[in-house]
This record gives sequence, structure tokens and C-alpha cells, in this order.
Amino acid sequence: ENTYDVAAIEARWPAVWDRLQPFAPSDDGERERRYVLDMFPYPSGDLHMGHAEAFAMGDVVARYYRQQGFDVLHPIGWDSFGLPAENAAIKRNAHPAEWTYANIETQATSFKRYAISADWSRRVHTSDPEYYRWTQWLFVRFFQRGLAYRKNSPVNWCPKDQTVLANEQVVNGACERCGTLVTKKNLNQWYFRITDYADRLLDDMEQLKGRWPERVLAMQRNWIGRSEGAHVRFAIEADGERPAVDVPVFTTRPDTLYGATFFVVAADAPLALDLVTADRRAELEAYRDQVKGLSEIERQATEREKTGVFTGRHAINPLTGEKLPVWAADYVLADYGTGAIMAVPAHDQRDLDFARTFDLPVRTVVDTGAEDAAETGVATVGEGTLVNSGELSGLDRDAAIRRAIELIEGQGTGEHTVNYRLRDWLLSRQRFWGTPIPIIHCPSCGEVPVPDDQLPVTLPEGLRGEALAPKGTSPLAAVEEWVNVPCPACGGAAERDTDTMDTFVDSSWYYLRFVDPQLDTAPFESEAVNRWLPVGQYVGGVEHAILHLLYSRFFTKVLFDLGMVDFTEPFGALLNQGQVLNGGRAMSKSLGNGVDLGEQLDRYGVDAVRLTMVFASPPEDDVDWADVSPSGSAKFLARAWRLGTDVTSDVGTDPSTGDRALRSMTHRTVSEAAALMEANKFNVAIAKLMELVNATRKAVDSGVGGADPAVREATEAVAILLSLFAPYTAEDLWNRLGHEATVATAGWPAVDQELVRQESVVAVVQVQGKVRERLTVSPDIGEDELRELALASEQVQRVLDGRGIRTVIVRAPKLVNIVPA
Ligand code: ANZ
Ligand code: ZN
Repeated sequence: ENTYDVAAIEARWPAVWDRLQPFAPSDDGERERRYVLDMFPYPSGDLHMGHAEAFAMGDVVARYYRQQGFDVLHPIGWDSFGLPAENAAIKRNAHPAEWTYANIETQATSFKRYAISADWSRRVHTSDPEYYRWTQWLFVRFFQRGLAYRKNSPVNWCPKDQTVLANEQVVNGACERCGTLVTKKNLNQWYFRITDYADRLLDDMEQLKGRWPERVLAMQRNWIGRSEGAHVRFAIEADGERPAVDVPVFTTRPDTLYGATFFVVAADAPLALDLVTADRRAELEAYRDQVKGLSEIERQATEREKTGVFTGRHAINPLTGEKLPVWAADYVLADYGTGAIMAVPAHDQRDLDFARTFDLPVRTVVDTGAEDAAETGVATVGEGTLVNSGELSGLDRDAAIRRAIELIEGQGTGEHTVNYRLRDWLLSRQRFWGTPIPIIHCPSCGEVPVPDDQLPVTLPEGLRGEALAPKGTSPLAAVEEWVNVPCPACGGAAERDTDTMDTFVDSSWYYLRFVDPQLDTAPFESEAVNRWLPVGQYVGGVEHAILHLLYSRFFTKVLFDLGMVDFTEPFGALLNQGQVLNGGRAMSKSLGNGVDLGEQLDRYGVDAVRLTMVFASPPEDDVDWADVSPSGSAKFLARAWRLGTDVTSDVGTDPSTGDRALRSMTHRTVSEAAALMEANKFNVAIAKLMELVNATRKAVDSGVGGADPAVREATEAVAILLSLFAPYTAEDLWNRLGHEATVATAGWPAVDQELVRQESVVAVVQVQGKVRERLTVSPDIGEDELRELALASEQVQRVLDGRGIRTVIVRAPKLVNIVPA
């Protein structure tokens, strides 16, 4: 009766919740709507400790808003396309769908056990044709707007995964998935024109200030990398069979034009081959072969010895008329700026290193007060006054930049410009397990989108195991009957595009689909989506700071432009939960410090694990599983649950006659917990809840007694607060208090401000100078009342042992001193 039996409690409630469906929003407009979303999982296996933490945080938020009376949308789904499924299928001679959907079922079972308060009827899998039909539909809209296009250019290539990667998927020069160094390859690939949105992606961050972690905003700002400067066109002189040509450079320092002593084009850009004179072509080609295998990081590393090849050509500085040798080198990147630079070795370190390697002149044009770069080998990059610079001489840097731009604009050889680090999003992949690109290539019509009524273009059947092994071309290309189709425009023989989409396309719009995942006439209904979005609280790992969040922001802006949504940012607030470590290190196979979630749940119970995750630290901080105490959490839960047995008053008993001190404690806790929840200080809210449990226990044991209505009031508050963190225990406690399920929608306890203000204090009662009792009293208790309370105390009476009283000194509300006769 009075034992807290975790297994029995966990067995009792899921069926009830299934029946009541308390987690499905009503969407009837009666209550304010709130969308709480966790980044949806990838079905890589069963849930792990990281999921347990992240989803505990999101669930706490969803449950809190539900108690506060919001109509909460808290859906769950799976990001279920992607390489791991394909690799597993190759290994097991299976179909990726088998592995994927089996893992989804495993995770779904675990999520249910973990008691995520999700509306399961809205479940979405991005690999379902019913979902990817709309991913394709959206792709077609982007294509029709000119926002999806194909081009041939050097792309990031992972030699191990045999597929291209978006810039965002290259981390320190390596494939973010497998760690292999990424190389460049010239390929015809599909892109989304995210660069058209660079300024809006930057400007709209204003809306997110203070609501997203500052470091995420900084990472996005940095990734977009807006730099102001100028395009300056240099004329490359004709040479023998090679005609004259204008080549623009991007520079942030047009003030240094007089200091340019050579000109560099990216060795791997097609331009380098166009420029090079016949006698140097072989040398350049050999050099290009060498460059091909290098990552961007290696190419730009400052420690590396500079390499390059003279092209045999010369560029004319438009301001000075000076002739500069044109080099091809790898430290200039083909896909940044214009792929060509004017080199100013005195004021740019990489140019200086190059000049010193190849014995090129160094000319100081900004006097910064520092020693000459030519002497020291250290480029001077600070502010200063222009020297040796014709009419720019004497100006400070900013004035010189403005003047230089005026001069080139006057000449027609250049103009002010803004350059971005952000590249268009390379979205095509040469892999099987993804959304097929819904384009048909027709020899006479070109790229023709698949008509809406023929969507989805489903993946071809019959491919499995070895047939999916990476070969650099898409496995889809091997299925002829799938590839060969009539052109939708002219009916002639045509071929399907055989690439699939980056899975980040799937995840760029899933939060919209959750509003009505069964809709089969559109990806979503604008009106419904506008009711629910932007997402009120998004929860997920900081590893998505750029990729997923930037792409989703881009998608939302395009949908806004298409008139499909009326907001421009998808995620109003973002919470990045920390990691779960073990022994101060991330859990990993190689360290052997992994902790199995299922085992933890078996050993301590779901609620204890959830509570531990949330109580361990502020949600943004890491949780070190070696430092926490799930057994301590379990003990606390048992203590809280046992209060239910002590309450003897009936449901609905008016609390107003109850013990003041306990009531005040209850109301203060409820009020503080709300403020703490709103501030994402979930761990502190739990600490407050623990204090309330202790105070209630003490009140029951020290004479207030289980019949006092204040004890019921306190215990009901405990159940409701506990329902955010430990849903099983809270539900069972609620039930023991005589309530019908479910505590999840019981409603946040009403706070009486007067009781909140009336803080209680501890009054010390001394007999002959010795402390014999501590009483919890109201701070404005009267002297008489306090004297009476003190004399009524059992402890005091025992010590007095029948003796009379000489004097009682009362200093309300803190002290009573009794001197016996
Ligand atoms: C002349 C110059 C003089 C430059 C000087 C810098 C200092 P951010 O701020 O990152 O945009 N640059 C331009 N395109 C490049 C490319 N494709 N590969 C490598 N470097 C490139 O950097 C802009 C500066 O980086 C440009 O300004 C250019 O060098 C170089 F005292 O032009 B500067
Ligand atoms: Zn055609």
C-alpha cells in the first residue's frame, strides 16, 4: 500500500494516457496555442542518453505550458532518410527501409516508455512517400522561382562516402560524417539559391536576439560572412594567342590598390587555364593535380609553405597603370569572392608569405607606425595613414577606402560591393536513400519538373544490398525502366534525374507538416500553420547551429515569399541542451564509457532518469552521468509519492483554514516555479519542489497532520509540479489524492499573492537560554500569538516539566525566551 513500486506505477498509466489522449491539442481557439518542438531524431538505433536528455527538456516545456492552460502542440517524427540506413543495408544485403522502420519502431516504443507527452497521431517519417511527395512539390516550387538550379562547378567530394557534400557538411576540411578529408571535384549538381537570402538571413536575426543562444546567432552570422568591399576589374594584357580579358577581384581594402605588386587567380578555377600561356600550361596542369587533393583548410593554412605557378600573363592596375605578374596559387579559393585577388603583401600576411617565397616586391602603402613588413616578415594590418598612394596619400584608411571606390567607379573599373562567405546550398546526392529529385531531363525541353499530379516520384524498387554501394554515380541511374520516361512537356523520350536530395531538405520543413501531417492536397495548410507557428520553443543540440537551423530559416523565408506562411522565422525561441557525458568525457565506444539508457531506465525507473537529467544542471550545461545520483532522485520521488498516503482530507476541501505557514510555502513555491520555468531554470524549479516536499513532510509529522487542508493543498501542488518532470509518479500521486486522471492537464495551481508575500520565518524558542524548539511562523505574527505557540509546544512543556514560569521574553517574530520559576 505504502511502498513506491516503480514497475507497478509504470505499468499502470500508459493505457490511461492512450485512452484520454491528453497530449493532442484541441486547436479550437479556446486557449492560446503554443508549439513546443524537439529536433526530430534520426532512427540510428535505440534511444540513447543524449535523446533522454534532449527530450526530457522539451517535454518539461510542453508539460509546463499545458499546465498553464495553453493548447500545446508537441509532435514527434523521424528524419528517416540518410546514409547510415544505406550503409547498414549494404552490409546486411537488405533494403534501407527495413533497417530504418525497424529502428523507428524501437525508438517509438522507447519514447512511449519514456513518457514523452507527444501527440502520436501526428507522427511523420520523412522517408514515407506521403511525406516526400511534398518535399518534391516544394522543390518544384523552388525550381519554378529560379531558387533551385543546376550548375557545373568544383564541389566538395567525400572519397569514402562517394558523394558530394554541402559546405556546411565539411568540418575542418573533413566530411562531417566519416572524418575523411574532403576533396574537390567538378560535377554538375543541384543547388538552392540560399545566397539570395543572405541579407535577410542576417537582418532577421534581430527577431531572435535574446531568444536564441547568442553563440548560435554568432555562428550563423559568421557563416554568412558578410564583408563590405569592392570589385575592381584588372585588364589582363593580351599575350600571343591569348586575348586581353578583364578579371575582377574582390577586396575589402581598395585603399591598398597602390600596394598591389602581383595578381593571383585560384589555381583550380577554370580561369587559370584560360589565362596561362602555352609554354606554362603543362606546369600549371601538374600543379592543379597537386592542389586537387587538398582540403580548403590545408590550402589556407598560414603555416604551410606557399606554392604557385606564374601564368606568363600580366594584369594592369586600373588606378596606377602598373603591370603586375599574374600567378595561379592554391591559397586563393576558386569559390570565394571572384576567385582572383590583387595581392598586397605589405598588408596581408598570406600575400607577404607568397611574395617572400617567390621573391616578389613588397610595398608599404599604409603607415601604421609598425616596422616595415618587408623587413619583419609580418604584414601590417592595422589602421594608419596612406603613403605612396597618389591622391590617396594622407588619408586615413576609411577615407581612403571611400575615395578609392569613388575613383574606380568614376573610371568604370569597379564598384562598391558586398561579398558573402555563404555559398549556394548544394543539395543533390549520388545516393539511394533520399528524396528523388523530381526533374526530367528532356533533350529538347531541358529540365522539366514532374507535374504535381505525378508526385511522388517514388524510389525505384528492387535495389538492395550491394546494388547500393557507392560508386560515385547514383544507384538510381542503374534502374533503366525507372530512368526512362516520356517528357511531361513534349512527350518525347527523356530521363529522370537520378540524384536524391540532401536529407537536410527533408528536415527544412517538417515542423510545418506536423500541423496536419495527413493532409494530402498540399504540404500544409497556410491558415493552420499560421495559427501554430512560429514554434514557441525549439529544443535541440548546438551541432545544428548552422546546417539545419540556417536551412530551415531559408525555407521559411522562401515560403513567406511564396505567400504560403505569414512569418519569416520558423523558431521563435531556441534552447540548446548540453551533452550527457560520463566521467567528464563524451560517451564513446572507443573510451568504453557509454551508458545504456534502457539499463538506466530498468534500474532506476523512467521518472528517476528524467528527473536526474533535468535536475543535474541548467539545461544548456552538460550533464556528467558519473556525478549524478539517479538513486537519489528515486528516493525523492518515493518521498513525494508517500505524501499521498498521509493526506486524509477529501478532494475539494477548502484550504483556507489550513496551516498558514505551509500554505504560504506552497504558494511561494508554485509562484517561483512558474518564474523559473519561464526562465528555463528547470533545475532550480526542481530544487524548490524538493523543498516543498520536505516542508510538507515536516508539517505532517510535526503536528499539523494529514487532515489539515493545507497538507492536501501542498501535496496537490507537488503532484502538479512533479508532472512536468516525473509523469508516472505524479499521475499515481494524483490518483492517490482521489483525483481522476490526468494530472497532466490538472492546471497550474492558482497562486494567492497574499500568501506569497507572507513569507514564513523560523522563530527560535529557548528555555533558560537553550534552544528547545523552532517554529515556522508568519513574519507578522503578534507577540501574544507567538508566546502562546511557544508555550504550547510539546518540547517546551517537556523541558518545563511542570515548573511554573517566571518570565517570557518575546521578540516577534524570531525569538521566545522562557525563564522557568
Ligand atoms: C587586397 C587586400 C589588402 C586584402 C589587404 C586584404 C588586406 P574577407 O574579409 O574574409 O571577405 N580574398 C578575396 N578573395 C579571395 C579568395 N578567393 N581566396 C583567398 N583570399 C581572397 O577577406 C577579403 C580579402 O581576402 C580580400 O581583400 C582579399 O584580399 C582576400 F591589405 O584584397 B584583400
Ligand atoms: Zn520535352
